[in-house]
Amino acid sequence: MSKAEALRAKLDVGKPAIAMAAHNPLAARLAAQAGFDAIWGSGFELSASYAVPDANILSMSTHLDMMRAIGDAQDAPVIADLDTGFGNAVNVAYVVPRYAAAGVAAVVMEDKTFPKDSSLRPGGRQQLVPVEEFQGKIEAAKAGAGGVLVIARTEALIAGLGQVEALRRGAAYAQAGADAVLIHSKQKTPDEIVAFCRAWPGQVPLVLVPTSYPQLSFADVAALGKVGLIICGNHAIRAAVGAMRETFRRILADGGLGGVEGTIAPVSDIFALQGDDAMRQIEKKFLR
Ligand code: SPV
Ligand code: MG
Repeated sequence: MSKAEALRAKLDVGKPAIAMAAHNPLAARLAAQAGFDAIWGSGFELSASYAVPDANILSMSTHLDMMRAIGDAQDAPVIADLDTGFGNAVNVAYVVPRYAAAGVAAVVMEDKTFPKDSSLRPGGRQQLVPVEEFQGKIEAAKAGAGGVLVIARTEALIAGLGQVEALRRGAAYAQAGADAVLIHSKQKTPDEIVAFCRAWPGQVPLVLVPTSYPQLSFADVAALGKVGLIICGNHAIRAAVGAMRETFRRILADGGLGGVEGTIAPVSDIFALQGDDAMRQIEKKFLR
């Protein structure tokens, strides 16, 4: 079974798949070891890891190379965040086959204008392309996907256009061939997203990113019966920042390394994560 088929089989609206964000192969390996169903190849996380805004500052090839490396480092299917598809339908027609060749299981494309701005950024520039234009981009993506899932993301709620427009866009994207529809919200309570899910007729499974409304549990989402995939959008980079900041602070405050030794991963753990066992076998077999 291909990675895309494996992911499709997990898009169960009675028991949604859970994807964890990753910004590098190490984070992806840790997420896979923890038991997540898939890896979210987050543009926000990758941008943050380069210390630049999530606003199409990084090039497509930087993201594409990282998706390939993340896929090579672990077995869970990779869901690539294509932002707006790096341009119009022509760009999408060239971009998606490259991601498919890099081994991703799914691509996600959002209906904002290029260059995008981060959905969660207060006062961000949230402008949407016309529905017909985005349908063309979905069709271009499907034509070049070679079986990779195409997830269409509407930013109608993020742009403040309301539920009716979000439902209209979701339905149009499903009609254009999207395998699932990602509906994003930055409300601090789940009310907006729950109302959308209840009103969604269910043509294709929905995808949620509950960063802003974390009080909605995975069980709550499953009970809605409409959502096939939940994405933990940025929890790898936020965990890393919190841990690094505290470790760095403590080392300088203590005036030495002894105080953090019990709270950071042992060097042996890092060797294991680097695949030291595999290298030892290669050494034994071939090194003379
Ligand atoms: C990302 O993780 O890059 C996303 C989710 O697209 S969000 O940052 O919430 O827009
Ligand atoms: Mg993104």
